[in-house]
Amino acid sequence: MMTESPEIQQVRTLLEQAQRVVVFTGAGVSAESGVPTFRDALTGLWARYDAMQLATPEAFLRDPELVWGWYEWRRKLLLEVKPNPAHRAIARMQAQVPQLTLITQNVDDLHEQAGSQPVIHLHGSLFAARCFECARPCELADPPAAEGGRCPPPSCSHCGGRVRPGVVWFGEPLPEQALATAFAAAQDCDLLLAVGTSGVVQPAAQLPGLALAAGATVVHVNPDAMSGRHPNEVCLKGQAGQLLPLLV
Ligand code: BV8
Repeated sequence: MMTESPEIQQVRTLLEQAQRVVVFTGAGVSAESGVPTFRDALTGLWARYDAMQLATPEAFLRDPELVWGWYEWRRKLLLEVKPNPAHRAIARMQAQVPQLTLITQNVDDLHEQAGSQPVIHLHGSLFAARCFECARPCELADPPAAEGGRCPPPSCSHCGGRVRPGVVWFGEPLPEQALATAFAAAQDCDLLLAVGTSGVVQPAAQLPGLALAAGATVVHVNPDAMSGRHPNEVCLKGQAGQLLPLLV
C-alpha cells in the first residue's frame, strides 16, 4: 500500500466530516477506462480536426456524415470499455455520503455503469439522440453502424429530419434544469471534488469557484497540478483511478 500523503489523509477526513458533497467530473475520470479525453489528439479520419471544431452545430450542418461518423465511433468505443476504479470509488462515495451530488461534463454512461444514480449530465449523453429539426428523441441502432469513417445520420421517423447526438455542442445552451441544480449544489456544499477536468469549458468550469465563494473546500484530482491559489483549494496530483479508492 503506497504510504498515504498528508493530502490524502486531509481529504479523507474532510469527506468523513462533510454533510453535503459535490463530485464534479470531466473527461479525465474516464481516461483510465480507455476513453480519450477532449485534450487528446483525435485519431483516424478525424486526426486533422480538433474536437472543438467537430462538436458544433455548424460542423454537423456543414458535413453531417463526418460529424455523425465521429459520434458513432465514440459510441461504439463506449460499448467496449468499462468503468474504472475512479467511477467505482465515486459510486461507493455516493452510497456512503448522505448528500452527494454527482455532476459530470462527460457524455459517456460509465458513472451509471459503475452504479451511480442520479448523475447530472451538463453536456448530455452519447446515448440520447434526437432530431436536429423537430427535436424528437430518436432510437439509436445497436451496434453503431460506424466503422471509424463517415456515416450518414439516420432520418427522424416523425419529420424526416437528420438525427443528431444528444450532446450539448459548443455554442449551445446547457440543459437548464441540470445547470440550475449543479449551480445550487456547488453553492450549498461543504466539499467539492473536481475530478479529471481541465476547467476550461464554460459555464461548467464555474462550479469550483462557486463552491469556494460559498466557503467550501475544493479538491482537484488531476495529474496536472491544478491552480491551488485559494487557501481552501487542495490538489491531489495523480490519476483518479489510483487516488479516489484511497478516499473511500
Ligand atoms: C454555452 C459535449 C451559451 C460534446 C462538450 C465564457 C468564456 C469563454 C468561452 C465561453 C464562455 N461561455 C461560453 C463559452 C463558449 C464555450 C466554451 O466554454 N469554450 C471554451 C473552450 C472556452 N462554451 C459553450 O459553448 C457552452 N455553451 O455557453 O452556450 C449559450 C447560452 C444561451 C443560448 C445559446 C448559447 C457549451 C459547452 C459544452 C460543449 N460540449 N461536450 C462532445 O462531447 O462531443 S464539452 C467537452 O469538452 C467535454 O464534454 C468536456 O466537458 C469538455 C472538456 O473538458 P474536460 O472534461 O475538462 O476534459 P479535458 O479533455 O479538457 O481535460 C481532461 C482533464 O483530465 C485534464 O485536466 C487532464 O489532466 C485530466 N486527466 C487526464 N487523465 C486523468 C486526468 N485526471 C484524473 N485522472 C486521470 N487518469
